[in-house]
Amino acid sequence: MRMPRTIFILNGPNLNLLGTREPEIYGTATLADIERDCRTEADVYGFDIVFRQSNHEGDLVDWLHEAHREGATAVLLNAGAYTHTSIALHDAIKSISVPVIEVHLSDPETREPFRHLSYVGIAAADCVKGLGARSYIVALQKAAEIAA
Ligand code: DHK
Repeated sequence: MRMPRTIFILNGPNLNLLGTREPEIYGTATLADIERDCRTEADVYGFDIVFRQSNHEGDLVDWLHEAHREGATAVLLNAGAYTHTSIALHDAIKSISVPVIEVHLSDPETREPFRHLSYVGIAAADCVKGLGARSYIVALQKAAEIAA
């Protein structure tokens, strides 16, 4: 079944703690704040949003497959630390035809060297990073360009 202009917004480990987690790096917006702002922005484009978070790598893999199965327009993926470790996520992105936009609140490339490699980014169609919670909104705008 093809879903009408649906965007999956998938969030990985520790992002459930946004708001109190290292606010000097990630800001003070909670994940619920980000979800609310994404839904408001999505209304502008007539997108339905599926917004999820998990601390478990396999959930993110399953949800990428689901986005593909359901004919989603795009996926916004902040895989958290799995960004830098997960060949499974890399392979999942390459296995599906839905464009995946990598999203980060911070700019990992300006942080510790172990954050400089992104297995997600190697496979993703695009990336928005370093804008805090606004990274999600800019990524949604890019998804709208893809969908146009
Ligand atoms: C979020 C995380 O949890 C980190 O592991 C990444 C990313 C950066 C972010 O900035 O949104 O390195």
